[in-house]
Amino acid sequence: MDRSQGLPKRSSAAGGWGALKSCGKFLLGSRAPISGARALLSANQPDGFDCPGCAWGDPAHGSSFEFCENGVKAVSWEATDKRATPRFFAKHPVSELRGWTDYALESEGRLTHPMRYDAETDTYRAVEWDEAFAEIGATLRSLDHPDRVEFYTSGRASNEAAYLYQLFARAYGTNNFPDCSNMCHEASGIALVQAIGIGKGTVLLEDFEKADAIFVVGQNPGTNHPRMLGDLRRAAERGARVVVLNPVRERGLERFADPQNSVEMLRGASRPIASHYFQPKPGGDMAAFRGIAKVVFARDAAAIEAGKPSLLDHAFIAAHTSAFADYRAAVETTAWDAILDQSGLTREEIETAADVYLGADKVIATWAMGVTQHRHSVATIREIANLLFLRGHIGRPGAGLCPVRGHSNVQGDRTVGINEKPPLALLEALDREFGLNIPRKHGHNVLGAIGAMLDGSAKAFIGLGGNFVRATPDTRLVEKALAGCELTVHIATKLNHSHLVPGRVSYLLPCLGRTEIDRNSRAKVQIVTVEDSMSMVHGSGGINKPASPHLRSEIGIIAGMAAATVGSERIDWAALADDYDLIRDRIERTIPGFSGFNTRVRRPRGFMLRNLAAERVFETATGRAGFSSGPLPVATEHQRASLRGDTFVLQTFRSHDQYNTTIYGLDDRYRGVYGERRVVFANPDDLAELKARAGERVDLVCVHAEDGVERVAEDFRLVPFDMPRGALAGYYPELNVLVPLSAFGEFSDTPTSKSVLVQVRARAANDLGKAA
Ligand SMILES: Nc1nc2c(c(=O)[nH]1)N[C@H]1C(S)=C(S)[C@@H](COP(=O)(O)OP(=O)(O)OC[C@H]3O[C@@H](n4cnc5c(=O)[nH]c(N)nc54)[C@H](O)[C@@H]3O)O[C@H]1N2
Ligand SMILES: Nc1nc2c(c(=O)[nH]1)N[C@H]1C(S)=C(S)[C@@H](COP(=O)(O)OP(=O)(O)OC[C@H]3O[C@@H](n4cnc5c(=O)[nH]c(N)nc54)[C@H](O)[C@@H]3O)O[C@H]1N2
Ligand SMILES: [Mo]
Repeated sequence: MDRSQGLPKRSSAAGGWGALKSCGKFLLGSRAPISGARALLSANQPDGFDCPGCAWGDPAHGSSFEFCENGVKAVSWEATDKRATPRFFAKHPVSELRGWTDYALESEGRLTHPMRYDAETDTYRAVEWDEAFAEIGATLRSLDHPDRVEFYTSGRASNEAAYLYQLFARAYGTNNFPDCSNMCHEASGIALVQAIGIGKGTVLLEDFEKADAIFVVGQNPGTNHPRMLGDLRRAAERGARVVVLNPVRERGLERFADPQNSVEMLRGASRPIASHYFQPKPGGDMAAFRGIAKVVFARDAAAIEAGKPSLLDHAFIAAHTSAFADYRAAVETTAWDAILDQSGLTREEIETAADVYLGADKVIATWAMGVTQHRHSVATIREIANLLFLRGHIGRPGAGLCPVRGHSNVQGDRTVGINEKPPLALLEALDREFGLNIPRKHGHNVLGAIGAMLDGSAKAFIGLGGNFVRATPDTRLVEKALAGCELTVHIATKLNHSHLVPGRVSYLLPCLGRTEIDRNSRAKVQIVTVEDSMSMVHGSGGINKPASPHLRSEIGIIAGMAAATVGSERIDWAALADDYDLIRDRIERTIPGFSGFNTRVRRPRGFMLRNLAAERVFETATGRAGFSSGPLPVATEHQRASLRGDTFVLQTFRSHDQYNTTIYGLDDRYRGVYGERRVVFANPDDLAELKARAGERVDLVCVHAEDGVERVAEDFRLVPFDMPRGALAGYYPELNVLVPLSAFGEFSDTPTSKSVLVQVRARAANDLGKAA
């Protein structure tokens, strides 16, 4: 069968006119063309706001506006002039809204008033801020233990808001900090702390200008980090090799037309990005990297045999690493059969990848959710690090490790204390600074929090942004968990499904967005700060008029709740909320790396948090970068699925028109899908074997967890796609009903949303292949 037959028609290159057209549509569609356009011009500018779109770094040189289609969507979505007012809530009971789609809910626009849920009428009703704070405070004080409360954070919160939030929770007495990072780059943090002593990447944007080879593993930057494409493209133009590992052929990684390049736009030209595109089986990356290392060792042995110098950086290995011999032994004892079977790559492909690696003086490896949301993610990231260590590709220009973060400040939130397993030094510093006595007991992460709400040991949920019930697995169970709470509080800009499962007492507290001007009581404009994937900390100040005069900043809301809960004797919450410089002073005194914070953050590009690993100082137990030497997984999910027969590995990823649970539109342009989201991508040969036709509608049934729970996602349209056999893909959050809470990464507790075992079932009404 011709593999391309029946594959959807896709736009020819990423970016380009398609991107421009789409921007216009979103600016108009959001009904914010003027404020939206003005806002866009100041995105990522020294005196503007940090784009809420992604965590990719900002350019070093000049300040010309970096064009990004999905940044436009993020900004115009927030800068809309549509409003979800108290009148809207009076008309629509919560039980009715529960039947709306994510898209429809957020499309109602910005929240305008603090709202309290009224069970009698099943509606949210406007209240005064002080009334809200007083009842929240009283309810929190009435609980018998601080660990009854879960303080959730989504990664858009600024450093100042996150710092104040963790201070509030810890002054109250708990370390329960489930956060979006638990579902995202948790495995990266854990693996990198083990390997290099810090849970962050080691490269700067400038390093992409110097690298000879860039391995892009398990990510789709065309959609999720569009500005990264510009950096990859410039690297490709200089002749650097861009090696992609991704089971799915992602358009954005193949070709890219730069919308900022007018000549190219007029000619309809585009440039290739990936020099090599390898399509491993899902979860096969550890085997792929081990295979590459196996070739590297073999080539090295041959070189030495031939009297040539070694291909490895023995000076680096000897001076800066530990456990090299164990790693070498592990690679040597790993059989090629296992490598080829798990990775799904051919021996030639792995040799080619190894040759690219060996041919480069400077190598960067980047990765995202395709690596972190599997069972063996931590081991896989260690394996990526192992390969880079072999030739000293860390801590020198143009080389290093680069986990590409998700939410625009998810990295900063961790830096300033959103951490359920806080380092002792942080707690001691906070105790000293504020005269507290914070418990040392570790708190809950996302899975821990869900378990505690389900078994009744947690009774309150506070959400600083995000959409907890839609972002987590087993949607129905998590809804039950939230609805069983005494208190639920959501600080949010727009309405989402998490707000529609109220606890006994429930508040919806509307906040300013990043694009909006934040003034204090003396009308002074305040700025906040964020940290990007390259550990650069910079300021962000809004320029638009707030969506409603009743909005408060996240910081103001946290301060209001904190004062009403723990009082203001030790901490003057109101004063901190009235001048964010004072919060920054406290951060400087309690978090390493922030000396001179208030001055340095007002410099155009901000400043870089010192990253010792980037200077080849590794703060691990041995003081060295650690090779890991574990065996390959006994079986990947893909192998388990093949053994079962009739079973597929489903990954849940993002379409081009969404930001996590926020759905901007129904198109996925680069993948050729328009006007719908209930689709499932599959290899054409698998469709043939299923006797299913392209376009046919099916149900997906989870067979991952044999726990007696039926998990079914109904009515998805089959779309043939260039991807490995045995693999399926579809969109999150619609498919979260299939992801079991009991399937999570080893050491990371991250739901394995990239490898869920499912079966494809004909719709009740028809047999596969016989649909009309
Ligand atoms: N516009 C937009 N921007 C965003 C977001 C958004 O939703 N919309 N979300 C933000 C957030 S929070 C995050 S975390 C990032 C997410 O950024 P990404 O990680 O790029 O997000 P996903 O869409 O989940 O894409 C995962 C990619 O990994 C591939 N993949 C899946 N399984 C495997 C595997 O086993 N091996 C390999 N090698 N590849 C695999 C998939 O085919 C897909 O291309 O983006 C951030 N930026
Ligand atoms: N199956 C599956 N599940 C996944 C993933 C996956 O790939 N597959 N990805 C996971 C990942 S990587 C992540 S990061 C999580 C994301 O999980 P979350 O961060 O919880 O979800 P978001 O969709 O980003 O949150 C959107 C909501 O944030 C609110 N919001 C937007 N802007 C602001 C603001 O400025 N302030 C405040 N206070 N609120 C605001 C709005 O009300 C909006 O509805 O989901 C995870 N879940
Ligand atoms: Mo994320």
